[in-house]
Amino acid sequence: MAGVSGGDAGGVGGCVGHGASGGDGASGGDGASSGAGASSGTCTGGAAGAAGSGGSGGAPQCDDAYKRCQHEFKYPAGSETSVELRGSFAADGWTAGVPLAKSGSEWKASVDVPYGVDVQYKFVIDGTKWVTDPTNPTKAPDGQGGENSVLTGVKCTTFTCAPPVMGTFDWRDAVLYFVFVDRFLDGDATNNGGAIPGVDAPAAYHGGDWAGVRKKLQDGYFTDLGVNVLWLTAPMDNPNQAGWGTDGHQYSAYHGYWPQNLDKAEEHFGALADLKALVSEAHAKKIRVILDYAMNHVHSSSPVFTQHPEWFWSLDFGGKKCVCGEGCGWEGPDAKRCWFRDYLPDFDFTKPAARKFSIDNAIQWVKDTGIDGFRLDAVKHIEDAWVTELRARVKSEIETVSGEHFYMVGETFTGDRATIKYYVDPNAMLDGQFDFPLRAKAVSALLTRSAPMTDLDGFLASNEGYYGPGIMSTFIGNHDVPRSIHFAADTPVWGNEWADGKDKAWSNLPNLPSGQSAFERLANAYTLIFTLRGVPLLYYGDEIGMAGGGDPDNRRPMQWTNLSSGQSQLYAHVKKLTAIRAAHPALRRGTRSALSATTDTLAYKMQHNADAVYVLINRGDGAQQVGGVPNGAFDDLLSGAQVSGPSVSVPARSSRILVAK
Ligand SMILES: [Ca+2]
Ligand SMILES: [Ca+2]
Ligand SMILES: [Ca+2]
Repeated sequence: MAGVSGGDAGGVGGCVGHGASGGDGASGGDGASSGAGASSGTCTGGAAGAAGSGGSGGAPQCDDAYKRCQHEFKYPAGSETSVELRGSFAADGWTAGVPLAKSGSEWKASVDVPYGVDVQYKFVIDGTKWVTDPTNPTKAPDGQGGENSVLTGVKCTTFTCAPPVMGTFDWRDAVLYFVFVDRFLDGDATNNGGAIPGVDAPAAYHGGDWAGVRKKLQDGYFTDLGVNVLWLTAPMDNPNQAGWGTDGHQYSAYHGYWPQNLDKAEEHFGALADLKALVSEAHAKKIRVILDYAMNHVHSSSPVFTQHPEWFWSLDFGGKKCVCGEGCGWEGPDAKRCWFRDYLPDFDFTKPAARKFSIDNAIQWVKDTGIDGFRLDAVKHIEDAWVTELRARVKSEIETVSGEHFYMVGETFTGDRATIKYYVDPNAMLDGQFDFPLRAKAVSALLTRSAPMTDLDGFLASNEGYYGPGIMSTFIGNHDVPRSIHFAADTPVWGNEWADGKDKAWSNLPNLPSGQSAFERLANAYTLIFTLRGVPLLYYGDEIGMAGGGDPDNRRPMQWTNLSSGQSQLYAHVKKLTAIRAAHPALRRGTRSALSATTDTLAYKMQHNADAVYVLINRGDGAQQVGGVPNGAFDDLLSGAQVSGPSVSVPARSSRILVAK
C-alpha cells in the first residue's frame, strides 16, 4: 500500500520523499499501504540499490538446503537417438526429464543437483527404455525390483540458491496480476452503497467487487493473458467514512487499508461467500490467489481498538503526535510505532496478546477462503515477531493441511536492498519482497533513458543471488507510483524514476501517449522482467499501458474497451512474454550471464539445465547491432524472425528472445 498519496495511509513511498518529488507517500489516504516509509536518502541516486547496500554483489548466499550445484551427467553414445535424465535431482525430476545433447562419443547434460544430498537417477533411452548409468557403479534399490544409479552428495563452492518447493506449484513459475478490486469491474451493482460525503470521485468507491473479478475469471481474461496468480486488495471490512489524506483531500476506504471489522468481509466487495467463490473459480482454472493483508494498524473506529487500547502504540509520544512523517519519522527508531494517519491506530506487536489477535485473524482468512498466499503491507513498520510467528503458524496450520507451500511476499518501499533482504527467508519470514531497486533501474534505463543500459547491466549482475533462496517479485508499476507509460513517453512526464506523481494526482492529469513509441519502451521493460528470475507482477491496466498520474489517479477504472493501437500492441507483447516464459524454464529458474551492454542495448543469456535462451534489448530510436550472441542460427520467439549470431540487428525500441534453431 503504499501510501502514497492519498489516503492510503501510509504511503509513504519510499524514496520519494527524498530527493524525488516530495511527499513521502503519506499523502494519500491508504494509510496503509505504503508503508514504506521512505528510506531516506537511499533512493535518489543511481547507487541506490546498486551494489552498494548490503553486500557482496552477485555471489549468492544461502543455507545448504537451498544450494544447488551443477553436475554433468554423461552417457556413452551408441546407436540410440535420444537420452534423457530422470531422477530426484528436482522435485519434478522423475516426471520432467532433462534431455542430454550428443557431443562426439558422449551424451551430456549439466544439471542443477541439491547440495550434499544423494541423487537417484536413471536414463531414458529413445523415450522408452529406462537404464542405470553404465559409468557409475553406485546403485540403490528402486523399490520396484530394479535399481537406480546414485550420485553421491555433490558439494561445490560455486552454487545457486533455489527456494523450497512443496506440493504441486513451484512459485518460481508464478506470474502475478494485481487486481485493485474496487477499480476492476463492477459485477454486482447492489453492493455499491451510497456516496460518502466530502469524498471526490477519484478517492471514492467505484463499484468494483469480487463478483466482477470472478466474471473476468470466467471470461478467461487472466488465462488468455497468461497470468497464474491474482493478488487482490485487502478483504476486511472498512468504515464508510471519509479520512483526510496528507494531500488535503478526503478519501474513502476503497483501497481496503483501513481495517475496521477484521473478521468481516468488506460489503462493497461482496460477502465472504463471493470471495470463496472467486477463489474456487480461480483454482478450477489453475490460478492461485493471494490476498493483501494490512496488519500494521486498524481504523480508529475498529472495535479492537476500542476494546483493547493497550494493544496499540499511543499516539501521544513524549508530548508530540507520533504520526509517521510528522511528529515521528518514517525511518529510524519510531518507524514501528508511528501511526500512518491520526485515525489509524498502530498495533504494538511487542504485546503477545496483540500479536496473537492479529495472527489469529490472518490465519482465519486463509482457512475461510482457501487462498494460496499473502501480500503483506508495510512490513518494516511492524515488529519482526509478527512475521516469524505468522510463518510458523502457516507451516503448522495451513501447509500441513494443504500440502502446498504458502507464498508470502512483502512490501518494503525503499531503494535500500539490505533493508529489503532483511525479511527474505522462506523458512522463517517472507518468501520474497517486491524488488523496488530493480524497478528503479529498469525505469531509468528502459523508460526515461536517464541512465545507460550498462548501468542496468551492472545492477543485474549485482542483484543476482542477492536475495539467496528468496522469490522476489519483479515489477515496473504498482498502485503507489505513477502509471508506467508516462515514464516511457518520448518526453517523460517524470524524469526521476522515484517520482510519486503527486504533482499530477488531482489536476493536470496525464493523457495516454499517442503513437507507438511509449508502448514499445514499456514492452521492452516487460521483456526484461519476464526473462529474469522472480515473480513478474502486472499492475492492473499496465498490460495495456493505462494512463494515470500519482495516487489516486494511478487507480483509474480498468479500461476494457477502445484500446489504442499502442495499447493493443503492448497487450499482444505481454501475452507473448507469458507464453515464452511458460515454455522456457531457463527464464523462470535459470542462471543469467551477461553477453553485452552499450548505452542503448543489453544482451544476456538465461540457462537452466539444457534450456538456453538469449535476450536482446534495444531501447534506441534506431536499429542497433547487438553483439555477444554465439555463432549460429536462432529463432526469435517474439517476432518469428530467423537471425544469426554473433551480432544481431534489433529494430528500434524492441527486443528479441532467441533460441538456437
Ligand atoms: Ca459492485
Ligand atoms: Ca465497509
Ligand atoms: Ca507499526
